[in-house]
Amino acid sequence: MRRVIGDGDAVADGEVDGLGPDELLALYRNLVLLRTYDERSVVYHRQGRIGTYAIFWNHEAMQAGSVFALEERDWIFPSYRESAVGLLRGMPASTVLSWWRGHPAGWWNPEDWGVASVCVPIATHVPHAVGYAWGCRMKDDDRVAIAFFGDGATSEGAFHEGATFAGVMKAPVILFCNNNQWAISTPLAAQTAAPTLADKAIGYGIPGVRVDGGDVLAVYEATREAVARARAGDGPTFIEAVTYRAAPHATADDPSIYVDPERVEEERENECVGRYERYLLRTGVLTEEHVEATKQEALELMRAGIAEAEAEPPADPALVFEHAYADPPPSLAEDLAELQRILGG
Ligand SMILES: Cc1ncc(C[n+]2csc(CCOP(=O)(O)OP(=O)(O)O)c2C)c(N)n1
Ligand SMILES: [Mg+2]
Repeated sequence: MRRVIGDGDAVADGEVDGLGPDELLALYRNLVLLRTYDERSVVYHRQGRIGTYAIFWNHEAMQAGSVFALEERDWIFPSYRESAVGLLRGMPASTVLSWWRGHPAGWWNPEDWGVASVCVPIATHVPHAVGYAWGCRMKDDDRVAIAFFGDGATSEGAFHEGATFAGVMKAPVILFCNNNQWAISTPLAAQTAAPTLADKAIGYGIPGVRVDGGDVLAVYEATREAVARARAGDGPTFIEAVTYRAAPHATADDPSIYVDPERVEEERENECVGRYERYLLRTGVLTEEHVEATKQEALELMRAGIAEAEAEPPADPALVFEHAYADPPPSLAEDLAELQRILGG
């Protein structure tokens, strides 16, 4: 398993070629942005300001590290666990918050950000990412695509289809698996008999890499290599980023009935943003003042984001049906009128 960040004690710190202080601090800012988005979103959910929310606490290093290895023109295919990944491309926080509010202001054009729609059905975006990447290759466009999915997704047919296709067609795609060791309440041991998820890559003829998912620099480095391979025409890479889900699956989940609380506590103490922060403080790249300023900036962004999302006028309920039917059923007008009556509109 690849690691770069040490523990400040027995395990020595490494470094990544080509990353100077400016890049290291930009990466830190991205981590803090995602962490702040996530923590504020749990609060907004509890306040009834956004709907059910998929928490990504302790997944930030996988998202920030891998996206940092991409060019702006490369495309990202997120699952619900990476809902806020667009922030790393400059997407407004209000857009992502609107998505979680079920408001059309949260529908973005993937072309604008190189970020596909958030995919909730498990693994169904893997073939989309592979198809997109293969299409780019056919057009001699050197873009690559990355698909994010979980350990549970590797048991899905869509993952198998996408990975098979990627291997055979040498699609310039990175299959990025966040192995947080849980698929809601299903533990990894019940998910697969394979010793590691990276082992699955062999069957598709794809290189499989294992990396510490809590080590943002190791994730960055592994993804940078995968991007270089893809761009050079050498095809896909499967990255298994090993981590641990240190929060509920989503705000509607109660993990206390299936998870070991001591293990969660241990993981929370070793969470990925703190690990990188301590690394940067040890190596003298970051100061305590910079830590505070970065966190304040992210909090401000979130305050403005939720205010903007809440200022959106209510959505027209008719939108729910607008693209649902080629031939609307005769009862549609009546049904819509009833919905509007229920909603008080
Ligand atoms: C096709 C499909 N089947 C079932 C579900 C219900 N479901 C939502 S999340 C989830 C677990 C997925 O686990 P994993 O792939 O490990 O991703 P994680 O949530 O851990 O990031 C399931 C089964 C779904 N969304 N889509
Ligand atoms: Mg999982």
